[in-house]
Amino acid sequence: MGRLTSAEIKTHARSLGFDICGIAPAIDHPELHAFRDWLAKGYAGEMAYLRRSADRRADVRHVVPSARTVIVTGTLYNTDRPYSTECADATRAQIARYAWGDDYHDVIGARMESLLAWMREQSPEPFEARAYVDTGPVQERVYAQHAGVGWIGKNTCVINPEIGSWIFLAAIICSLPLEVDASSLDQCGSCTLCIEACPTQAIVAPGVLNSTKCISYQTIELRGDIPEADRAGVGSHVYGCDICQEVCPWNASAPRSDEPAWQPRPAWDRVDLLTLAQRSDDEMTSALRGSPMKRTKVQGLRRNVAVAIENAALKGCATATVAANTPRSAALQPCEATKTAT
Ligand code: B12
Ligand code: SF4
Ligand code: SF4
Repeated sequence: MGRLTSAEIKTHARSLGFDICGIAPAIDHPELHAFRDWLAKGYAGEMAYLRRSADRRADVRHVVPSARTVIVTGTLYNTDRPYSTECADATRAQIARYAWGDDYHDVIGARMESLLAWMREQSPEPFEARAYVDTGPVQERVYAQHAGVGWIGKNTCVINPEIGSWIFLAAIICSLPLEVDASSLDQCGSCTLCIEACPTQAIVAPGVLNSTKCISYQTIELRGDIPEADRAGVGSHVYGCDICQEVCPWNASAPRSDEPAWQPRPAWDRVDLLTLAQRSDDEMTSALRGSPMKRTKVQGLRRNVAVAIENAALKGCATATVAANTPRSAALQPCEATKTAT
């Protein structure tokens, strides 16, 4: 049995449902150094886990010392629903596209483990490896760019020239000296649409995001209250934000996935704020089971819904505002002035 090749790994990755697979060398890529500076500027906000794991995140060889390569996969999660920027109704709850279906940590985690198990079976030589999806101490976007999966856009997302940026990333850090791919080339050119479209000016320079200003951070990662000064900027987003990807020309005709795991769960599908606010804790808990949205728990989701309802009220779309702990007192009317058919 000959050595396991990159081509064989990529073919098997496709058969497991990955849309893209590339391989980066485990070397000291220049972009890895931007992380410490980013932390020092306070752009991680309260995401203490990023600070705690900064040493390991600096280089995958701090995680697997024998690492020679990083196998990076990309999985399309786009589904057949309009973009939030196509819906002007302030009473519609905006939930980020990646969160509509099953939890990608579970689905992709299982696929990555299966890819790794297959590699161990196929490889005549033993090797060391660790597979990660999102939560590992790996700067996934940097390795994705150098694995040819896509370039890091000005919105900081990895964009694949064929399928766009609605992709989950995952990585296997590996000691095998596999053949590596060419890095992806930056194709943003002179475009600045994402920087201009961000409602909270969170993209402070091309490729640099101040999380503390980002709606995704404020609605998912931030614990406690959303600061008063940031509430209006959250708009009708109740979980994450997709605006800087929706306006990207590379997502204008992004393909859609027919993978059942990513299809919108009825509980979150084009739901309005009042319907969400009026759900009981039991209904919420059951809808959050196996969903990536369980990260905020029911309490966090209610906090976000309350802020969004306040914002809708300020636009004249709600007849009463809702206190975070008394969502059932809401009386919200669809706002004819801003309603569109989506
Ligand atoms: C922390 C985190 C967040 C934070 C911070 C995001 C950020 N941009 O840094 C918050 C909560 C805001 C967030 C939001 C989102 N996230 Co997030 N997040 C992560 C996580 C766990 C770590 C990212 C990180 O290290 N950030 C720190 C910064 C410094 O790193 P970076 O963005 O990778 O940036 C590097 C490059 O920009 C590079 N660089 C390239 N060119 C240039 C140019 C210059 C001038 C400079 C200085 C740097 C630079 O240097 C940087 C440092 O290495 C990763 C998973 C992982 N383990 O990597 C997922 C991840 C990045 N998130 C993901 C997703 C899907 C999202 C959201 C789309 C979710 C949503 N819809 O709400 C948004 C997107 C917001 C955005 N525009 O980035 C995906 C991205 C997939 C993709 N196609 O890129 C990842 C990879 C998870 C996954 N496994 O799929 N996220
Ligand atoms: S996710 Fe939303 S708030 Fe965050 S940078 Fe993109 S557009 Fe701005
Ligand atoms: S909107 Fe334009 S600048 Fe922003 S990531 Fe897409 S191509 Fe790059």
